[in-house]
Amino acid sequence: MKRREFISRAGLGTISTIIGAEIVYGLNLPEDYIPLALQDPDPFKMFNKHKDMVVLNDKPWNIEAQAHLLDDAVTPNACMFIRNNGLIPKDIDAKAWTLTIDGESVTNKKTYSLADLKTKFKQYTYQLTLECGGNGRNEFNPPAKGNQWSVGAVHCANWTGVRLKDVLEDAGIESDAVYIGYHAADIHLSMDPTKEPISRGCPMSKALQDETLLAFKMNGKDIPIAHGYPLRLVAGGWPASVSGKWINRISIRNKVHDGTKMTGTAYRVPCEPVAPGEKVKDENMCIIESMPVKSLITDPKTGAIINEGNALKIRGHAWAGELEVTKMEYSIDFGATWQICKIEKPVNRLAWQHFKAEVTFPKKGYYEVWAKATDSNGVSQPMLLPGWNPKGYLNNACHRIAVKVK
Ligand SMILES: Nc1nc2c(c(=O)[nH]1)N[C@H]1C(S)=C(S)[C@@H](COP(=O)(O)O)O[C@H]1N2
Ligand SMILES: [Mo]
Repeated sequence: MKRREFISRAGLGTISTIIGAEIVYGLNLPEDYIPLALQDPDPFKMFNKHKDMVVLNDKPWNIEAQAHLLDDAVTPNACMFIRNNGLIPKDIDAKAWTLTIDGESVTNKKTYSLADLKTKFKQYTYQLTLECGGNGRNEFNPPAKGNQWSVGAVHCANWTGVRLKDVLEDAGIESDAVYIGYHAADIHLSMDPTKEPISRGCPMSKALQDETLLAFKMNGKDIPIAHGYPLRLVAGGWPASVSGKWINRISIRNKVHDGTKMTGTAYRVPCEPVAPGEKVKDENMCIIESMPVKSLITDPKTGAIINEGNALKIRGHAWAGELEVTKMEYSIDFGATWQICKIEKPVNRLAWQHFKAEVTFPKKGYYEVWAKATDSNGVSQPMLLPGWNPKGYLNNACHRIAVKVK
């Protein structure tokens, strides 16, 4: 039976019975809309995600976390956001999977099976922070098109694999190499096999860093399908779009990679600040590289209530792209004064850092706790929105939670 017919024939009562609860605003359901709980397959089950994850889009799947879901030191699979530009590849056969290294600047074009990669090269594990360039987009005004991420498009998992540099060097890098570009097995939304949903990359300097991995494990197990099984590029600290999933080819380029979503305005911001709403020519948009300093209070949730005289324990994580976070502060007076939080060192470069503090309040009432990180260059998060940009990238404003003292 077609889905449309299903809704009209079944009627609200029947749907409620199937879901096992009254659809409170059922009369507002658009005619063609299938409640998520009835969509087959259920994304929470299909992707093994926590029930508090938020689905922003189902074609393609885009699912984000909430601040409290990111409380763990290492983000568990169930709480990792998913950002897809196309359709997840089907019927992946890891035994037949290959990775080809090619491009204008490769010495010898080479193809590796997964077994080759795992046996020929030394394996490394790093905790790496991956944040979508569009995280925080929902606050920009005028609004930017695209998934309206709030704070949850970031994760820091354990990634295991081989160093990209070891594989690139095995194939041979010519002296005119400037960039790498990835190619992957996902399918363009139009189903046109000649189109790629995304094909991004990074300069050689980033590709050759020790922590840039060709990963086949996430948090100690095979990478889940939605996160790039069986092979993914992981380039921590840069917009997560550089970390290509389902990778089957990497090109060593003699120019800046010009694949899908490398050109035009994608993953670019104005090279010079612009006024909100201003049109910016493509040639004045610059590629995002290292992500800006940012932090998140992961406990308690916003809306916390405590009794007068009690201290409120807060904790969370901070990260700063290629840099380290050197100072972490909080404010309870809307940014007029700041107090120091304890901040740990990262377990390795490009991993997020954990902070905590005990906050005391002078009297009963409504407060907000604002958290602000500063990087090793002395650059701090803006208290509120940073510079507007046409695509709504790089919102690293201070995270804020509401607190009532009663
Ligand atoms: N092949 C492929 N790789 C991809 C994408 C994609 O759509 N296809 N999305 C990119 C973007 S924009 C982000 S933010 C991250 C998201 O990684 P995650 O879904 O594992 O959280 O994957 C990146 N790698
Ligand atoms: Mo992204």
